[in-house]
Amino acid sequence: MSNAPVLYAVRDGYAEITLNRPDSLNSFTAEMHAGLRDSFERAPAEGARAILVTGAGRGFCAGQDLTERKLPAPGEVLDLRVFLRERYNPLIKRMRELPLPIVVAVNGVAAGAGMGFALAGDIVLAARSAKFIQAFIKIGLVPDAGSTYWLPRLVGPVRARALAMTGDALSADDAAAWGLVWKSVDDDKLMPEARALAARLAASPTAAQGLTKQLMNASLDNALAAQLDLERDTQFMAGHTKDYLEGVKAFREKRAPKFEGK
Ligand code: T3D
Repeated sequence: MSNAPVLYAVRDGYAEITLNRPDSLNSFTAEMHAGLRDSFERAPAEGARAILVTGAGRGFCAGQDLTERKLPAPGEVLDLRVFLRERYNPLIKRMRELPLPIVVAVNGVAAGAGMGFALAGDIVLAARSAKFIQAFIKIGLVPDAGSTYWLPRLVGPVRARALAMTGDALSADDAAAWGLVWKSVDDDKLMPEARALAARLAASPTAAQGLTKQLMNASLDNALAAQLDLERDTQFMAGHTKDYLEGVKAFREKRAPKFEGK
């Protein structure tokens, strides 16, 4: 197997992106960020209609590689803004703005920025043995990679504060019960289920999926009137796709639709 920090493969119409630094639980390095940047650009450019993200080995992603930074000498200052501005923030924005459904299969621990990264997916499945840890506070940092955006919205401010302020691990079953992930599944079922889901999404009406994602993103901040307007405008666009015509035709002809993603 390649030892590139990010693996990219195409299967059944979707792109499978695997974080591949298993010895350090797939913690983020500059090279890994570059690999992710390339993969998220390559997938739509090469016609993928869905994306699946997972990790190699026993971890999903342990956040920033803590051995990568040169710690400052006395009197020097380490400007962490640079890494958020140039790496984490563009990564999370790219995932939310990409008009393709992203399935995340959390195969093991997701800690620090690795947890924020997982939550940036559209449909997150977790292996039952996986854990979610807001590890930042344990090393004197604040949550990043979108953690303070997702957590209060997904689990409410009470649970969000406790997760961030204690750094305690949340089990996959609790993450599912709290609405942080779509579901937790037996470890050996994770990849078959995630791949079947990614293939199913890749065969679905891709333009409508992109527009649905746009609506769901906007809903987190919009008032009802603005959201209704956006639904009107995006439905207008969906109504112009070949897949809409195919969907209605197939229904009337009592057959399965064949969506082309257009
Ligand atoms: O600098 C910036 O850019 C600012 C942005 C920061 C964003 C962040 O993500 S900050 C948070 C960084 N992450 C952490 O603090 C998590 C650190 N890791 C852990 O706490 C634990 O490893 C876990 C709870 C995630 C898992 O524990 P466990 O017992 O299952 O595994 P382990 O034995 O601790 O780790 C296995 C190996 O992975 C080990 O290496 P070794 O001893 O076998 O050679 C360990 O050092 C390595 N590893 C785990 N996490 C990291 C890591 N190596 C580098 N960086 C890591 N984050």
